[in-house]
Formats: sequence, C-alpha cells, structure tokens
Amino acid sequence: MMSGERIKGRTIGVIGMGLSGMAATRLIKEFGGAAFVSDFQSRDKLADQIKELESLGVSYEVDGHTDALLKTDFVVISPGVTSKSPIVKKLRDAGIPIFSEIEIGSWNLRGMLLGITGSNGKSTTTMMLHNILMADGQESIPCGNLGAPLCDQVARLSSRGYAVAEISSFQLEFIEQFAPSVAAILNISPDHLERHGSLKTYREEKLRITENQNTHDTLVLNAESSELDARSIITHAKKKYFGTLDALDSAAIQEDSRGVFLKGDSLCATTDGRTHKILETSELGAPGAHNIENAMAASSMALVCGVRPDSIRKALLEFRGLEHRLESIARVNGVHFVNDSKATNVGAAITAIGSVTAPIRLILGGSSTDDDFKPLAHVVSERVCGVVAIGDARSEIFDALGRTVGVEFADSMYEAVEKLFEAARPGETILLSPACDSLDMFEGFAHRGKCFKDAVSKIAGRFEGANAIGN
Ligand code: UMA
Ligand code: ADP
Repeated sequence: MMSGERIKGRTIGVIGMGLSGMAATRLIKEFGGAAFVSDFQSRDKLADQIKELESLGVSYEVDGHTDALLKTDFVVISPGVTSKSPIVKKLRDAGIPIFSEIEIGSWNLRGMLLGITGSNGKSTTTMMLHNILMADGQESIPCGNLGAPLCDQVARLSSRGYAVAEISSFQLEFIEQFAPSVAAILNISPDHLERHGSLKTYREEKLRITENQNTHDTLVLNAESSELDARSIITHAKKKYFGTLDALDSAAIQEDSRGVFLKGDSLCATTDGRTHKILETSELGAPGAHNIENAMAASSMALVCGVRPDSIRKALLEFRGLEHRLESIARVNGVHFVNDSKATNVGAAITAIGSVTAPIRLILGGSSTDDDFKPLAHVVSERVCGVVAIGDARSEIFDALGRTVGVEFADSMYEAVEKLFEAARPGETILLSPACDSLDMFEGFAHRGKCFKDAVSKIAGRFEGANAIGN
C-alpha cells in the first residue's frame, strides 16, 4: 500500500520533535494525515519546533508522552527513543503499530532506495556512492542518519533518482516493509551496546536492513568483517561480497557473487568474465586502509545500479573524505594535527590509529557507549606515545590503558591539545579519535571537532609559518 493511502485521513502519533519527528510530521501533513507530535522535553527547549508545528496547524504535547498517543492509528518513533521506553510498552500493550521514520519515508519514495549500514564508515560510504552517482550523471540525494531524514526526500526525488540513505541500527528497530533495492552492511564492531544489550542483538538489528529485500534486490557485504560473518547471513537478495581477492578466493565466493575486490593494489571488478581495474589504491582521494573498504562497498553498489566504471574511477579520485573523519587540520612546528572526532566507538579509533603512520599523541574520551577500552591497548602500545583522556570515560580509559602508555587527564579540549602539543616532537601526529560519544562535553561530534580545530588554530596563532591544511 502506498504511503498516501496509509496516511490520508489517519491520526498519526509522532514521538520526538528532532530532525526525524519533524520530517515525519511534514510528510504526514503533505499526505493528508493528522499528526499529533509528542516530546518529553520542555516547551522552552522546543521553541523552533513548536513554531513550525503551529504554522502547520499540527497538534502536539511537550513535557512527556501521555495517553493521548494511545488514541492514534499508528505512531512514528524517532530513532533516539528506545524500545524500553514506557510509552513504547504502553503502545504495544494497546496494539498500536509503531514505525520508524525510515519506514514511513520508504512507503512512497519514488526512485530507487540504496541503504548503507554497519558500525563504521556509513557516512563516508554514503557520500562516496552519492559522488559516484553524480559523476555518472544520475540524480542522487544523500540522506538518512547522516542528518537528512528520508521523509524529507519523498517530495524531492523523481522516479529516476536514487536516495542514498545512511541507516543506523536505531532506525532499523521499528521497520516493517523497509527494503532498499541495494543495501550494504560494511562491518560490525561493538557500538551502542547500552541500547541493544549485546553485540548479538546489535548485529541482528543491523541485519534487518535485508529482511524485506526480495530476489531482485542486492545485499553488498564485507567478506572480511569477522563479527559480521557475512557468509552466514540469510537473505532473499543476491549477495555481492567485497574484500581482497585472497579472501574471496579462500571463501570460495563465485564470480557472480563478487562485488569490487582488491587485487594487489588495484580495485577491480569482473564483468562478463573479464576483470577490469577501476583504480590503484594510491589514487584514492580519501586516506587510510578503511577507505579502501568503503570505496569497495560504494563501487560494488554503484556497479549493481549500472554505473560505468569510468564514473566510479573519477569520483573516487576526487572524493577526499568528510569533515571530522581523519581530517588533516594543520602542521605547527612539524607537528601534524588530525581531527577524527567522528570516531565515536573503539572500533573506529582502532582504525584511525592504524592508519596514521607517524608516532601519535592521542585524545580519547567522552561519554562511553560500550565501556570496554581494552581492545585499544594493542594498537596504542604499537603507535601511541601519549594519551590525554577527557570526559566521563576518562577513568575507564586510564584503567584500560594506563599500564600501556602515559595517560593524563584534561578538563577541556583546549587543555588536552595544549598538553599533547607541549610533549610532542616534530614528525609526530596529534590525533583526536575519541572512541566515545561527545554529549557529556559537546553538542555532538561536529561541535567536538570544531573545538579541536579552534584549539589548534589558537596554538598555531602563536607560531609564524604554521600551516593550515584544508578548512
Ligand atoms: N525524545 C522524546 N522521548 C524520548 C527520547 C527523545 O521525546 O524518549 C525527543 C527529544 O527530546 C528530542 C527528539 O526526541 O526532541 C530527538 O529525537 P532523536 O534523538 O531521534 O534525534 P533526531 O534529531 O530525530 O536525529 C535522528 C538521529 N539521532 C539518533 O539516532 C539519536 C540522527 O543521528 C540522524 O541524523 C537524524 O535522526 C536524521 O535521520 C545522529 C546519531 O547520533 C547523528 N545517530 C547514531 C549514530 O550515528 O551513531 C545512531
Ligand atoms: P559512521 O557514519 O558509520 O559513523 P563515518 O564514515 O562517519 O562512519 O566514519 C567514522 C569513523 O569511523 C572515521 O572517522 C574512521 O575513524 C572510522 N571508519 C570509517 N570507515 C571505516 C571502516 N570501513 N572500518 C572501520 N572504521 C572506519
């Protein structure tokens, strides 16, 4: 059934007045439904949203979720609302269906839905694929968890276009029919375990991206992520694996199940029995071994969409990575500053540390979602000569790494950068790759990255000839 039919004339509850809730509300209004929006924050914190709701003529409540939501036909839930929330229990007990924002967004999306999930690399791969499609002259809109809700794209996308959606585990919790034509699962490593309870449940949520795919659809999978265990995944979709040629060969993956693979130093694809080189890894515009994986995932998806290998090559040469992801900031007195604020879990920080070749002085910490920093010890002992820990998780970081490397504490980003810069020698890299969420000290990862950059430019301002790179 199309979204219009499921929405028109219905009373639909929306939980949360954030990006998702407001986008869902606009969609409901556009398709002739009556939205009732509920948020547990106070009126003064929601002034902008209330202004928009009042101008749309939409009813709402603030300061909590009341039983008014039980009088709706179904409810759209924001990804930040957990399934353990009391209102979810009440709605379930009352038999009221609950859908995520991506679910109702997908109901009437014209064009093709491409969905990318995984623990790390989602935003980068989403933007790589978007750039590839654009280089091929296609209409493409990057959206989803990267900050542009799918519901807002319904009116924007034509039937010939692609919605390239970054999809989080939170968004997959309340899907019913959501089914990307091409989906990718990049990797699995511990993240958001406080919400999902265990790595097993978290992986199961991620796998839901394929649960409604059919035999015409494709699922692109990383052949080398051990926690993902791609071979064991059951799906109706055609599987396409990416990875090194050795990994695909040793897993006996047949030619028609191969996506883009790494043969020596070249990204290659096989079509009609012939292997083509797309580009050398040294030509990739985005740095680091993890971006080779992201490039293989994005180009595997693009090939399924019929994109020409030349367009893939052109886009991957030009794409330099996103802000706050291994972003080179400046060199001051021979010390290189790199901003990887988006590394919000231990797996991402391990990747980032591994991809910096110089000796590293590292900023870790924030609010932790998985608490286990011990997996960092090995890579820290090999590459890192000093750590400054910030935020709520700093004691846990000290406990996990204090025997491996010197760990100092700082109360602000500026103090952290200053401490590391005082200790650093020319040729070293000061890396912010915190392995934690940011909300204990910052408004989000972007704000944390900006504070890092501000601290660096303050220090650089004291030296003549400091070299700002990029932004
Ligand atoms: N709220 C309630 N009741 C609750 C909980 C929250 O009313 O029980 C209200 C809050 O008061 C607030 C609103 O809900 O007004 C916030 O909703 P939300 O947390 O779902 O945030 P959105 O603004 O809708 O943003 C969400 C994603 N946020 C989360 O998943 C936490 C954004 O991803 C995403 O960009 C956006 O939808 C558009 O799709 C952020 C994120 O951190 C960046 N994602 C996680 C990650 O990447 O690791 C999954
Ligand atoms: P996500 O959207 O999944 O959080 P991003 O593309 O924003 O992923 O990258 C976040 C961080 O994760 C990067 O700064 C980098 O440290 C790390 N990362 C990126 N791609 C990968 C990958 N394929 N495997 C492991 N870590 C990665």
